[in-house]
Amino acid sequence: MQDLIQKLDAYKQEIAEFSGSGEQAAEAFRIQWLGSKGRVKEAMGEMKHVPVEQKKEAGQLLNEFKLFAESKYAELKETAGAGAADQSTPDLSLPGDAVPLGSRHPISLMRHKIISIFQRLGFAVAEGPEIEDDWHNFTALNMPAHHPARDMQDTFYVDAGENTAVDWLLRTHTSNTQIREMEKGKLPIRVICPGRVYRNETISARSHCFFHQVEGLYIDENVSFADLKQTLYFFVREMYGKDVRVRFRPSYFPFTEPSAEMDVSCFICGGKGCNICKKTGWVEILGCGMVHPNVLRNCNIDPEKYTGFAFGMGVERPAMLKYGINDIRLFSENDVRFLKQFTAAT
Ligand code: 2NL
Repeated sequence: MQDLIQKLDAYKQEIAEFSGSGEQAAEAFRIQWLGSKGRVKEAMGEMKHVPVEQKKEAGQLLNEFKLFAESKYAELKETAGAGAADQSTPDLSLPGDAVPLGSRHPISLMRHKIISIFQRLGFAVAEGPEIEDDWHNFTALNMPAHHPARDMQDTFYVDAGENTAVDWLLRTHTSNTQIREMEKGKLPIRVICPGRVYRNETISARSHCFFHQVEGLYIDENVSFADLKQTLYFFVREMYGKDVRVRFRPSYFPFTEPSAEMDVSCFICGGKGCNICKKTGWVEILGCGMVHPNVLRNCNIDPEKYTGFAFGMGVERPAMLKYGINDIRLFSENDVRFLKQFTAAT
């Protein structure tokens, strides 16, 4: 017993004098004293030589010795950690971890630009299905089966087998949504219909088999071509500035009569003639016209009482011109190196 007391005193002295610091010294201390072959364990082994009547006292001494060694180790660990960084009190003045921010897709930016102008004129936004039946995409729009205009809008057909009465297809324009709005039978109608559309076309830098469109429709009593022009003048001024000039050229669409295409003076070269306007000074931006009476009738609207105008424009081309994008395929490749460039775009 006396031997044990002396031994523990010597060990305690040695521990108290242990002078190393840092992570490595703390670990060396742990191995030497607290490890499975360390001296604390070894001293505990002395218990078996202690006579029974002294075991209680020896147990207390050993326990106290073990706590002493453990607290020294804790102290060494703490001062080692403090050298690198004080982990007990975080520095709240340090900047936080940056949250990676996404950005709006350029198509989304351009669509928003277009629709927000019409929203200010009181147009509501309507969306409809991309998978559509033949009636809402073609027939109701004055394009019955075998109409030659269908050739220009070849699309993708869903093979639903022989058990369906309906020919499903991918819509070629968002007019389907406008037909659905008219079929609801609530007049007047003033809607703008943005969305993705499909054409069976060879993919290249200039054209894709899917792209985006915004179409507009206004139906009420006494809506005239003058209303159409004023609405589109407002749109052009908001979109391209007050100095941009506008011209209408007669055109043909099966669903409007009369029909026109609208050009603006080239906003790239200011009308002097560049590659964008192919030296003509004009850029075509949309097609429009008065809704054909057959289309109104197909939607149970009386063409004797109601008239309306409609227009349609693409989203990709104005986005390409605004952001200087030279390949339409970039929009749908989802390459972050491309998308990242629009973090500051509006
Ligand atoms: C273009 C031309 C146009 C329409 C779309 C339309 C819709 C209904 C009735 C009548 Cl429900 N017309 N839409 C009218 C004229 C032109 O789009 O070049 N789009 C890119």
